[in-house]
Amino acid sequence: MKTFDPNLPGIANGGYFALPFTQQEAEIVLISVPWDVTTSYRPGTHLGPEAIIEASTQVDLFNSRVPEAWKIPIATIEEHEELPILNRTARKMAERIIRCWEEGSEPLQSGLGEVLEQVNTACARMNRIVYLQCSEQLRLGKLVGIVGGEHSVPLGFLQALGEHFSSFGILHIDAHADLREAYEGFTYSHASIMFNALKTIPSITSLTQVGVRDYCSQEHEIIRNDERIAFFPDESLNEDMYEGLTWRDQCHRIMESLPDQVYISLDIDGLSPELCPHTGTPVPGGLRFQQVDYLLYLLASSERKIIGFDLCEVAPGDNDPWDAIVGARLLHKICCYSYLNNKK
Ligand SMILES: [Mn+2]
Repeated sequence: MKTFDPNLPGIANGGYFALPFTQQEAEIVLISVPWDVTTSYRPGTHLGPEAIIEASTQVDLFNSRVPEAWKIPIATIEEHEELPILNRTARKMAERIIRCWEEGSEPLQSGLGEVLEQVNTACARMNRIVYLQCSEQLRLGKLVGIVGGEHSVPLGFLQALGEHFSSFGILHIDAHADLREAYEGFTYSHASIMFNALKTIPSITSLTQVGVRDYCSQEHEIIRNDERIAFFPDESLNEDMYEGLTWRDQCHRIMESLPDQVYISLDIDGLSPELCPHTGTPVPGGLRFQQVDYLLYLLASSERKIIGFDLCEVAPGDNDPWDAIVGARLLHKICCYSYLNNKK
């Protein structure tokens, strides 16, 4: 720490933001989950954590809203050794299932039932690993952030939080509603994370979805009928803005739907695709970087408590670190604001 100079670029040390803090010293711990088994359109998000770590050495650890942001003790938990191999083998099997759907056939009728089961078992194992890693850190009193990977990865974390906190809500920023039941047969699909969270974790009392612009009629039905869900789709956010409502007013509306304890789930594709061109399932429209920044800052400054977060679906392009650059900067802002919020 004595030799650490926040005015210089970080010296890569394998951790986020090249910070010198040990796990013991840390108040925020970041856990990488390099996973893209169920990604339906194009894989690559398993490379997200590593690319973000690399890009994060270039992030200026200054934040005009957070005094001495560089001193925030953030540490990186080494990625779990089982995950890369499990991801690789399960992805190969999942590709057979996805191909089958794309060819217009049903995997179960095409003799792929056992393969599907193996994929689901691998995903359940990933959830268990994440659950155990997060539970341990919560017991130690740390604020935990997950870096994906596809958006299926925080389920184990949400389960751990559900045991730790009696009730909380989720602020979910995403282009998709992620409310599909077992999308393409995958119980733990990236497109099913919020369906699974609401169904299996009773402590989750509300889900506030922001920026959604790509969803199916089944999901629309769930959104209309489940009283826990507050829906702020991209279309109406923009419509309200055209008609004179400021982003500040909209942020307050969004926050009104959130309870006292809030988990932030940030799918990078909630932002405009110019900010995440290589993500798994990009969709036109979406939020600007500064809009998300401001919303998170307002939330952190409110009476509510941020109890954890994830950043998912960041995928680097070949020789193009842009997605990771955006992801690293967003991750630093979430860390800064969550820290500020927890210090109050
Ligand atoms: Mn998502």
